[in-house]
Order: sequence, then C-alpha cells, then structure tokens
Amino acid sequence: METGDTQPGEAALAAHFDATIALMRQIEPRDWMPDGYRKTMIRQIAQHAHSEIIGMQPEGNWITRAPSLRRKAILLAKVQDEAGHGMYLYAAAETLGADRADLTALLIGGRQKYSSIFNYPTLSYADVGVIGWLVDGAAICNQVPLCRSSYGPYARAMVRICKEESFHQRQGYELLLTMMRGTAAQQAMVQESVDRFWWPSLMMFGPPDDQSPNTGQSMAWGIKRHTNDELRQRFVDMTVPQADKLGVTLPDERLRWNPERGHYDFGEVDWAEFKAVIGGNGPCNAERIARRRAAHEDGSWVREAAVAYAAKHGEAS
Ligand code: FAQ
Repeated sequence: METGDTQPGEAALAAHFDATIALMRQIEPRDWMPDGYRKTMIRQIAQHAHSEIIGMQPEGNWITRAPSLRRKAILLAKVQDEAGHGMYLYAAAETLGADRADLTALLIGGRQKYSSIFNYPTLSYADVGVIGWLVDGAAICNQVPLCRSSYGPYARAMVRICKEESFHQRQGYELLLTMMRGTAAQQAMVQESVDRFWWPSLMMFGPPDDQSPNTGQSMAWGIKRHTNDELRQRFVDMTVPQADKLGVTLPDERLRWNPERGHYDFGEVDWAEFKAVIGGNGPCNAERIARRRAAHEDGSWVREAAVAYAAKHGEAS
C-alpha cells in the first residue's frame, strides 16, 4: 500500500494548511505547519513572553515608593498581571515544541529580543501612569488584532491578555488625570515623562514597513493582521485626543490632523536610536538582562525542588 493511501503526503498537508489560513481559521498544535511558520511563531511568541517578563522591571522599580497604599496595590496587581501574561505566552510557545528553559537561556544570553520600550529608565512616579497610558495603549493597539492571529493558542492567550492590558491602560490614564489636576510640579512631572516616552512608544510597533523583513510573510500566514506602520498610525490617531483631554503636549512639532488622509501626520521616529536599542545598546539593556539573569539564578532552588518533588511523587502515583 502506498503511504499516501493512509497518511496524507506533504503536499496535501501543505494544501490543507494554506486552505485553513485562507479561510481565516486557526492552526492548532496537532496540525501540520511549515517549518518557517513554526519558527516565526516561536520567535514572536518568545519575544512577546520575554517582553512581559522584562516589562515587570521598569514599573517594579516604583512598588516600594508608591505614594499611597491604593497606588501600591494597583501597581502590584499590574506587575503581577504582566508575569501572568509571560506565563501564558511561554505555555503557548511550548505547544509549538519550544522548551521554556531554552527560551530563557536565549533571552539571558542576549540571543532573543524583547520589546525595545523596556530598555528605558523609569525616573518618576509619573512614568507608572505614562507606561499604563502609552505603553499599554500601544500594546493593546498591536495585540487586539493578534486575537485573530492564525495560531490558535497564541490568539486565545491574547484575548485574556488584551482584557487585562485595557484595564492597565485605564489605570495609567486615571493616575495621570489625577496628577494633572494636582500641583504645577505634578503637572510638570507628567509632561516630562510624556516627553521621554512618546517616541519610544512609537518604536514599539517595529521598523517602518519598507524596512521590516518579517511583515510580508507574517501577513501572508495570518500571524500579523496589519503592518507596523498601520498600527503605529492607529495608535497616534487614538492617542492625540487623549493627550488633549489630559492637557499634555506630545513632543512632535509635525503632529497635526490631515483632513485629506483622515489621520494625524507625525514626525519621523529616530530609527538609529531604535536600532541601537534592539542591538543591545539602549540606556538600560545591560541592567535589565543582568536583573533577569540574577532572578533566574536565584530561583534555581525552586526549580530543583519542583523536579525532586515530581520525581518522588510521580513514582508513588
Ligand atoms: N523591540 O520585521 P519586523 C507589552 C525586531 S508587550 C524589539 O517588523 P515582526 C506589555 C523583530 O523582532 C510588548 N525588537 O518583525 C506590557 C525583528 O527581529 P528578529 C511586546 C523589535 O516580528 C506593557 C526585527 O526587529 N509586544 O508591552 C521591535 O514582524 C507594559 C524586524 O522587525 C509584542 O511582542 C521592538 N519594538 O514585528 C508589559 C507583540 N520591533 O526577531 C509590561 C507581538 C521589531 O527577526 C508593561 N509581536 N523588532 O531578530 C509583534 O507584533 C511583532 O513581533 C512586532 C515586530 C510588531 C513587535
């Protein structure tokens, strides 16, 4: 009997994969997928998971110095949510055959990326609000379409993550509204933070479309549903009216409404800075990775204990 009679050949499997993508249905872990698709998904999900975990550091910096018990409880909960997001995402990567320990080793070895935004320092409490407003705001813009991404476990993780990120964005905006109703010093603190975080937030969407090596293939595979520039524009359009309501000025002289395009025009991102940051030379890259490495090493006894416990009780059951 020919193998083709009982097991579909590679061409049939590839045709089924292509049809699933064309119908906007989802690929599941048991399904055949091209190696390139699997590699791209692991790369994107791992980078996303690392971002959530490293992303705990900038805001975590302010937990012990929160200005009130209420602000501290909110910040603690938010940072814990980011840890949860990292866990769902590592679990999604594992459904593709990746090993979480290997991914962590790649991160702390500097061989896998995480979002550029987390390589900037948090210098005042206003940064907690601005990260919620701008960074979670940009994350939502990028991630809501990923709820329809073609890889099922990633898309489903994204639904829950987006709900939590929306709440994070609102808490950031509420903190900033409170500060903007406060003293002149508090208002200045918010403006100073917006000045530092605006451009790095625009960089979160990735390089411009004509310099993005992965966008074409990722869109063809239904992994990305929009290009980097489309999402960046959506974020700018969404954020400018919010800045007006807050009473802050976004640091871009070229920012103005273009009635013909039906969008805001905005200035050029400093792509040399972006490249330096993703190349490991941002203001806090070394510090972030050193902290992550130390946390991983400090946690080794927990992993060893868990393995020993599983070995002992696994045998008994
Ligand atoms: N930072 O060809 P493309 C969050 C890399 S979560 C660093 O356009 P792609 C929650 C890219 O990996 C934030 N690297 O690539 C939170 C590629 O390099 P590679 C994370 C970047 O994948 C909030 C190269 O440049 N979100 O914020 C960046 O098609 C508050 C060429 O780029 C996600 O990961 C960057 N900004 O598009 C937590 C969302 N941009 O890997 C705590 C999922 C590009 O080939 C507090 N990811 N690169 O060596 C995505 O949507 C995509 O992966 C993009 C990049 C859009 C990030």
